[in-house]
Amino acid sequence: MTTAADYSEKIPNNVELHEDRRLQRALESWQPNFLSWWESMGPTLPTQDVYLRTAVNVGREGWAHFGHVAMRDYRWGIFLAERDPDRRIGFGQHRGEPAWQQVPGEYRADLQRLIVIQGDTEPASVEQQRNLGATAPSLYDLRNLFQVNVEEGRHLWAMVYLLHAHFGRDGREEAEQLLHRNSGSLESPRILGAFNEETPDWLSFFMFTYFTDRDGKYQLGTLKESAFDPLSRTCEFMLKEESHHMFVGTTGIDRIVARTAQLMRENDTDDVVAYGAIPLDTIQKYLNFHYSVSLDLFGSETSTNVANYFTAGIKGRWAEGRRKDDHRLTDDSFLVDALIDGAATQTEVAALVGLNTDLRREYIGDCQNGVNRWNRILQEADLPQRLRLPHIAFNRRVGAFAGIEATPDGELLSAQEWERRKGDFLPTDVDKTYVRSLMKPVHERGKIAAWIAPPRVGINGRPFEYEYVHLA
Ligand code: BYC
Repeated sequence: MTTAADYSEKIPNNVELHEDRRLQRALESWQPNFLSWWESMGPTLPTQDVYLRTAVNVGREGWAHFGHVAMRDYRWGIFLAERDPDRRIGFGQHRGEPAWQQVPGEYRADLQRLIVIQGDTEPASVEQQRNLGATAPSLYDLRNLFQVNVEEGRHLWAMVYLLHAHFGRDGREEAEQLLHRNSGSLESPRILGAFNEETPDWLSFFMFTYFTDRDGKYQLGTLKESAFDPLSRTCEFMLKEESHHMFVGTTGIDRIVARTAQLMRENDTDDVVAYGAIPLDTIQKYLNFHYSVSLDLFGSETSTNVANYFTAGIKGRWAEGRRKDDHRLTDDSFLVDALIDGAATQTEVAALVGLNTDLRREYIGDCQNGVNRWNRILQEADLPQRLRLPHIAFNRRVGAFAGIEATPDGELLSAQEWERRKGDFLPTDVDKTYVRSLMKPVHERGKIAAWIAPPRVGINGRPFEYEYVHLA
């Protein structure tokens, strides 16, 4: 096993693909389908080339190469983190046994399902973001969008490799389906709710990369613990790429909040619409939406699926190795969020069935860090307003709170009250139209739209004024 990527191959890889001709041929026949999906469902803005990073090595140091490349020539490939030959299973009933290099028959269906769900989200996000290039606030942001897009394409490759290499004909069929389902399609939508929502503007894009990509971080983190070693290794490397996606979200919202705060201060008003910026209460509504649909991505508060995944060893917990318990959890209990007698409260359940809640809590703690960061920007501008995460029961469509409505403070509302007041909490058509009206392309070098502050630093040591993208 080497860590360097072999770029002389048709499909760049570090898995010695040439040693398995059948697998190589199967993937090479999927490759043109991927490329035609990219051409028809990927970014719509025509470009000559983009300053992109490409993975060249999975090691700690210097894994990426930066350079201008035509996006259709991006070398999507298969990169797994280095193998630890002594790796042992860290949790569940097989704890302590050697990690699996092949899929055990009894867990085949469950593993395939998880890999398909993970794989489905990757091209979905590219589809959701395909039109954003036309309204990028700067060349720097445009480049970041495309970087995120090509890497989501690579993450699809990561899951397709596993399907082809380990799941036979079923796996190959699922790999085809990953290109046939489409975000928002009525006939064949993407599997998970959030991936059928629109990403029509850059505020949504930054919220998506902050909140929804962060679900990706946490789900990949649990799959990285998997006893199925190829899945673990691919997720480990995906997480490296993923951190840039969340950086895009975090700093994107930083910069929007900073610009709004600056205009609020300078003009002594909350109403920054006159200055072409996004009011804080609109930012809060977008935050409410993206956070709540992302909470749904963790599944129900209690789930026998997740208990089975954990016991089998196929999906662990976040930071499993750092947990101070027996890593089997058969005798443990856990408090999950619940709706009891019409009130949002908590109830004790067997720890194993509560693992979706456990992961969602880790995620919520991480989301709060961003909110704190944005609030520091407001504080430094001497503004009293603050952003916040809405209540767990707010706007949920999956799990214990799916059947009720609640305010961002957690006050339960009747369906009628919700209809009357939801425009106070979630973006209204007026809010969306306003945000969209700001989305005018700024494609000149060194320039930036009025609703967002420039970044502090550029990409890979380049200045903000760098020509990150050459348009066609
Ligand atoms: N929408 O038992 P439950 C990323 C289904 S994002 C629609 O509570 P479970 C990325 C569920 O499938 C990370 N349906 O669920 C981010 C089940 O269906 P069945 C993606 C949903 O299995 C940005 C039923 O409801 N990776 O990487 O415990 C850009 C009962 O649910 C939803 C993963 O998600 C929903 N939101 O947990 C690019 C990891 N939620 O069995 C990429 C793999 C649940 O009744 N997936 N359902 O037909 C999993 O681990 C689990 O499938 C889930 C659900 C956590 C999603």
